[in-house]
Amino acid sequence: MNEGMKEILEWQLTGGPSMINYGTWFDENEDGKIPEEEFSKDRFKTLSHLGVSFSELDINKDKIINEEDFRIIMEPYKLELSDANTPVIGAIEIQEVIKISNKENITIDIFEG
Ligand SMILES: [Ca+2]
Ligand SMILES: [Ca+2]
Repeated sequence: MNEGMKEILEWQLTGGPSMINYGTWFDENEDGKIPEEEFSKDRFKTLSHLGVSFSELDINKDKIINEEDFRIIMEPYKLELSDANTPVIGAIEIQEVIKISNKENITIDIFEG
């Protein structure tokens, strides 16, 4: 899996994209929050296709559907992804940064000296 792909996957797993969809459908005043009042308006008649209820999406039961709820829904998948990929990719990145930093320091030292 390359870096770009991983970034996209991780972004998807933050719940952000799901919230963008639901925001488009239900967030009438575009404040990033969907209270039951907005949800039940069902202004694009998407509810019958989605087959979900307000309480099913309001995972943390604060009476508002927002990105936080989708993040909680996606959390188990995110953990799986991190376990499989992050340590190796992270280590290579750090190695590259160290390599580049050292080279720059040597160059600067030579010019200054
Ligand atoms: Ca709203
Ligand atoms: Ca909530």
